[in-house]
Amino acid sequence: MSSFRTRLAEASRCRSSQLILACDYDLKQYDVADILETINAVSPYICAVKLNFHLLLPLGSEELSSITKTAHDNGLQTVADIKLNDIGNTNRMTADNLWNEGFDAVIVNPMMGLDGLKILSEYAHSKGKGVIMLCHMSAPEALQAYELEIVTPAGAKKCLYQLFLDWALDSGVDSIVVGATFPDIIGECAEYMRRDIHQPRPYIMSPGVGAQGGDAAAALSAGSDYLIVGRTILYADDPAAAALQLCRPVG
Ligand code: NUP
Repeated sequence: MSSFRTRLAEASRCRSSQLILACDYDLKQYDVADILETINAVSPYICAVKLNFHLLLPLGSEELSSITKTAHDNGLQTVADIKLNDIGNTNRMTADNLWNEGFDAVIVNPMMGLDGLKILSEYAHSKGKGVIMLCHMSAPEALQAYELEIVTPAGAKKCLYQLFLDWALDSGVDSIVVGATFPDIIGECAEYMRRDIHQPRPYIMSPGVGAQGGDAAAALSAGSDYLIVGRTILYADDPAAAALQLCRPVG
């Protein structure tokens, strides 16, 4: 089976789109039929669909499987955004549930530690699945945690996100998340990875475009490989037109 990275890159190439739809509707106002309709409508302009906790928690396996199937029928990859962060056994059982529901990749929290990331990545890859790791989040308050200065066991001073970037390279995760609201940090991470010997280097995925104030073209030119966008598309008068505009922000 091909890898998540390969399938994502292929979906992106076919549509000339680096856009991942965060299909995170508020289920108080929308239902699964709305989610499926939006995926069908915007699928020519996106390469993947991401679902967050506020859908994954209330929806059952059958409904989630119908969403991942609709995405796959449209040639799209699927990501479960649960920021997984637990002991190895729990991580593995959780990942198995997600794979059974048809998800291609899971977003994880690096606080599980380098070895936890390695074990989960190896497991995911053995099933043709992917792991996406938070490196620096998009919200302004992320600074308080991700930019904390730390001292590594080797005595080097770094910010926490810089340590996480090293862990991403060492653990073999497929992608890191760096918020579009911090284009300088995207640029720093992209440059650091360009100089690193690990191949293939993880992709950079950037949420925070539009509703959170980030700019699509700025994130891409700083080095993001994929943009994760939700409300700006979901709540536009014409979601497909909004996705089209965002998937070609430079041209
Ligand atoms: O750092 C992050 N920022 C972020 O917004 C990591 C995330 N996973 N997200 C998610 O991306 C967020 O929870 C939401 O599902 C999506 C962005 O949605 P929007 O702000 O474009 O509506």
